[in-house]
Amino acid sequence: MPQDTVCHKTKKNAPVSLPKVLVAVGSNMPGIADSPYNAVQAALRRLGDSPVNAVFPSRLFSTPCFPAGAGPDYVNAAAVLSGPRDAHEILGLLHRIEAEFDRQRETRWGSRTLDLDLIGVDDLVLPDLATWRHWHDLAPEDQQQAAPDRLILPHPRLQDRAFVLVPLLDVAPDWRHPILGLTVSEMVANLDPRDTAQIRPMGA
Ligand code: A4P
Ligand code: MG
Repeated sequence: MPQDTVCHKTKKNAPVSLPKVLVAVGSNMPGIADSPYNAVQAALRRLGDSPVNAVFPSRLFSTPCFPAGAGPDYVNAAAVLSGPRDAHEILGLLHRIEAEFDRQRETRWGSRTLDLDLIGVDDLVLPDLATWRHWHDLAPEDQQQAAPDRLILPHPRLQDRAFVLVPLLDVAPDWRHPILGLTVSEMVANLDPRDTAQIRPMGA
C-alpha cells in the first residue's frame, strides 16, 4: 500500500483505501466565531464531526489578502480528509458548514466569515479536462468576475495560491496534481518566494 494512502478497516477487517480529499480553509471576517482564527479552528473541528473518516489539519497561517488591499488579512489552513467517496457530496458538506458559519456570497473574492474550497480528490478531474482547461486558462481580468456553476476539480487556481499551497505542504506535500503533474511541494517551489514568505504560521 502506498505510504500516503489513508487506510481503514471494514467490519470484516479487510483494508479499504479511502480517497484523499484536500480542503482549503480561509476566513478574514468575524462571524459566529468571534475571530477568523477561531472560525478556522472551529471549522477544522466541525469537519471532524462530519461523516468523514479522518481529518488531518495543517497549522493555521496568517496571509495577506488577495487581491492586495481588498480586505483584512486572512487566516488560512488546509486539511486532508478521508472519504466520503463522492466529490459532490463533499462539496455539499463544505457548503453546509460554510452556511453554519454565516457565509454570505455577495462579492466574488470578497471578505468572508468562512471559505471551504475543495482542492482535489485523489486524481479526479471534474467535470472533464476541457472544462477544467477553460477555468484554468481564464484571463486574470475575468477570474474575479466569473464563478463556475458546477464543481471543478482540481480547484483551477490552486497552483497560483500561496495561501492554499503553503498550508497544504503541512498535510499533503506529495499529492500530485492530476493534470499539471506537479506535487504540492513542486507547486510551492514554483511560487514567487516573496509570496510564500508572507504566509506566516500563527502561534509558532
Ligand atoms: N466551485 C466550483 N469548483 C469548486 C471547488 N473545487 N471548490 C463553485 C469550491 N467551490 C467550487 O465559489 C464560487 C463557486 O465555485 C461556487 O458556486 C462553488 O460551488 P465560492 O467559494 O463562492 O467563491 P470564492 O471562494 O470567492 O472563489 P474561489 O474560486 O474559490 O476563489 P479563491 O481562490 O478561494 O479566492 N486571500 C487570502 N489571503 N486567503 C484566502 O483564502 N480567498 C479568496 C477567494 C480571495 N483572497 C484570499 C482568499
Ligand atoms: Mg470558495
